[in-house]
Amino acid sequence: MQKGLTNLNRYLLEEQRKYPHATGDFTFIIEQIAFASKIIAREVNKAGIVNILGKAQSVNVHGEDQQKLDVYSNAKMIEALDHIGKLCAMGSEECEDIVPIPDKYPKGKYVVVFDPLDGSSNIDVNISIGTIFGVYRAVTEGNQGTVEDFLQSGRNLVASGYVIYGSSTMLVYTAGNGVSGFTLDPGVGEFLLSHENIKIPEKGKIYSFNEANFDRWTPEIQNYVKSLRSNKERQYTGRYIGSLVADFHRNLLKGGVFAYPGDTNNPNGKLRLLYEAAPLAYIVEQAGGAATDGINNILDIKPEGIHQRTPLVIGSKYEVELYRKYVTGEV
Ligand code: FBP
Repeated sequence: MQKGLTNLNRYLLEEQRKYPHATGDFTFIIEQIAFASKIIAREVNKAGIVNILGKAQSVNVHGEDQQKLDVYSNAKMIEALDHIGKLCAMGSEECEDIVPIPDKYPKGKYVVVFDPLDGSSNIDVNISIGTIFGVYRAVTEGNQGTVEDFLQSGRNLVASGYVIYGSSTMLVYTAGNGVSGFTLDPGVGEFLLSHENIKIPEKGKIYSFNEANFDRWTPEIQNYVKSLRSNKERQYTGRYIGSLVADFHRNLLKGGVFAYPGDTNNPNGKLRLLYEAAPLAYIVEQAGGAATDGINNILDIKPEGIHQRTPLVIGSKYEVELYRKYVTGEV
């Protein structure tokens, strides 16, 4: 496709034409997520000058202080998706329970999960943040939109993606046919195809760990990090922004490994399986990389609860596989 002149809608339409039975529902869902992200991008870009920075005087289901932009982004995602008649429910990292479709709107066969604004603790310091999303087909009879429709492993993802609000705003997604990236042209207000068929390098030179947690990691994980640090053949460098979407995006394009392991304080780590780990794992696998919790492939983990946390190690296949070997004692 002609880069720079192919907008997201055209790309989605041409992808849809590859499926003779496609109804267009899926295409519409991605278009609405893109629409919500444009509105979020506008607020993020001017966050410093309008009274949207700082705390929202409210806490989310995880007991974490909510940022004003969190609440705003969550509302924009819900508003963009609740009335389109393609979903039977939504799941948000910011909402305790699943988000039902109001009775006044028709329901559909899909559910969408999202982290409306990941890395929000970085908003006030102008560091790149992002929105992460995943699309599943409902599994309950008659698309009831119950918790059961969300307790699916990442293997069932129909599509997933993220939007990074950085020096430019980019939407990166997969629907099982590789990974493509679209950069928002603010002048036109359109996401234009800028990165077609993204492939992550098999081996990287970047590791992204919050090493302040080092002493709370198992000896196996500590030895893995030491092995990267002391590797003479491949000079690794440490890069950790502390904003998952930003760290993941850099490593996706340049190669490398991001990890948020479990530790003595948080045995299951910090990141959420449904809203963060599984959607990014689907993208990295489609780009030729890998994602693990140290034992299992992230995409094979079936959640027991909608806010389940998981250790996450994701990125270039070589470094992720090496992590798994250290944790399982194979090296
Ligand atoms: P949320 O902002 O969605 O809670 O995301 C969690 C997060 O900020 C990730 O973006 C990031 O990778 C991680 O937490 C950073 O955690 P820490 O500050 O403990 O290193």
